Amino acid sequence: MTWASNLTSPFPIQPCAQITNANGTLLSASDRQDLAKENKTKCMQVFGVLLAGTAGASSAAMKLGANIVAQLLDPNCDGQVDDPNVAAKLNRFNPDANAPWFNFGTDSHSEESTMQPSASSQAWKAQGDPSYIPAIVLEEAFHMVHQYGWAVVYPDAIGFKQWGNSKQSVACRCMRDAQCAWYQHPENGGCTNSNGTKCYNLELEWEMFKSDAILGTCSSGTCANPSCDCMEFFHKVETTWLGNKFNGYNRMLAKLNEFKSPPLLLNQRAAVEKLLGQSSQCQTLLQHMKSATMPLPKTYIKETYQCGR
Ligand SMILES: [Ca+2]
Repeated sequence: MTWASNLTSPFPIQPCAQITNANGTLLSASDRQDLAKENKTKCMQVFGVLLAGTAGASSAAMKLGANIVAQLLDPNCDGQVDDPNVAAKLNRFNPDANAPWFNFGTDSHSEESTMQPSASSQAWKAQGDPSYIPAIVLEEAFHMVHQYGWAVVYPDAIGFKQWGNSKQSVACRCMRDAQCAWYQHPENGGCTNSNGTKCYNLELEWEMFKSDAILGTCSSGTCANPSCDCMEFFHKVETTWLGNKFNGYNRMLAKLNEFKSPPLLLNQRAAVEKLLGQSSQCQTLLQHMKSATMPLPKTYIKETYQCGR
């Protein structure tokens, strides 16, 4: 994806007080009040998913966000959501759904909200260099759709449970197999691989290893919880496999570079598949990623969306 400040989207930006879904339904009265109170005046809706921004928020970043959300919900590009159950979980026009919304502002404070769950777009972080906006918005859109949509409808494949839960997802089990071997979140320490061998994070000043930690998890750091570590892991694996710009971490980068170099000379997608081929849980995760019945994107996420038009 490349950044374009004149990007277009088939989803119009509308006043938040008047925006309706495809059935003509307004947002709830309380949502309209909260949006007005928080100066969110610019709204878009994509298959019921709400994006809302302040007057100063980048309209191009919002359009980019809308086009990305559309591709995440319509992987087969026929102009309709692939999985109505996933879309229903993300439908802010149904007040009972407790759906998230995609929040666009100009700084950290303007992307905070009392209207929950709010998913901060963080596009403002790239103010100095807008070329970073596409990767940031893709990551935040992906986490929103994953956490509140895919993980809820497909908990056994790509959800996340507390460490030690016997019903842990395939994605979290694959992450445990990858831990230290080819994955480690840069904020985490006290990590072990799936055999219990410690690996260290040289960026941290100290690390604490819990003797009773689940193998393949981390005992310290801000992303050691499965709600962060599994989510970040799956975002890195899936978007790299799709062929989007790699924005993963050092251990994965090193392995990918090894597979992309002689003698293997694999492309990025094949390199990810080779990484996932190294354990049975990761092989199962790859099967889910490729499965026609799993509504996950199968091809590169673009900045535009013209499906079904
Ligand atoms: Ca579709």
